[in-house]
Amino acid sequence: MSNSRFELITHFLCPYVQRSVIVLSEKEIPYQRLDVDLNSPPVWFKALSPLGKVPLLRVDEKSVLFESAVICEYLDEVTPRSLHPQDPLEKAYHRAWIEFGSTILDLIGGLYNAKDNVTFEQKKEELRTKFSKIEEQLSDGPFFAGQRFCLIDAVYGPVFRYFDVIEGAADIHLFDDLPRIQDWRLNLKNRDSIRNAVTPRYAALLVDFFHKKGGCLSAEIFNVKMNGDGKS
Ligand SMILES: N[C@@H](CCC(=O)N[C@@H](CS)C(=O)NCC(=O)O)C(=O)O
Repeated sequence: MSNSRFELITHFLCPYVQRSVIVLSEKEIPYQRLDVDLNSPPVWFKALSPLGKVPLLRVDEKSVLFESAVICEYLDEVTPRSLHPQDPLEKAYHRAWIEFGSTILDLIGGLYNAKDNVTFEQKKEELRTKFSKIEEQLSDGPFFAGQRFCLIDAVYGPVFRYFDVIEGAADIHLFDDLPRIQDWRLNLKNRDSIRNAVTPRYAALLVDFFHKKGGCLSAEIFNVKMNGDGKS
């Protein structure tokens, strides 16, 4: 086990932060967490974060790592029992589908930012297509590659968490014909590391975040009819 001191700079809704939190939890690594307000980032954060983004991992109060994939892999490497497969090809395959998970997060951003119905429907369709591609990659479960929880599972837990909130608030169902994803999603939802990676107020905070975006998703959640050009 690493003897380093870890501090994770976070935001309470960020799915990339959640990946790092899940890995820290899975590997039982002690750390301190510091939330920043991304709407009004403190000066020290701007100085510390080359891309102005969370998560950041401060190691021993000197080195600062950015980019969640790098942070997760580093944490995995400095602790025993890797969350990646050993076989190089399998590991590369997991990394590829982790990248795919990041493109899904971009699309989710597109969904909650969509201001007109055409874009909104298009984002839903693109998400459906992405999820059907993952359905074809899934094992019999309970996790992406079978019995063992891997780093890739830490990436998709936060993806599905968005839909726990969206499905609970709006009439959007993207997984109806995707039985493997449904099982995987449920197994991830019930995993302690994933459940505990966000505050209990996450759902309410996320709905509020959607609301402030003022797009079609927010309109659907708050039952406001919008016309084609996005004006209510
Ligand atoms: N590729 C980055 C993405 C991180 C990211 O987009 N973080 C968002 C919050 S979820 C952020 O810090 N946004 C602030 C900004 O762009 O100003 C990673 O994997 O760490």
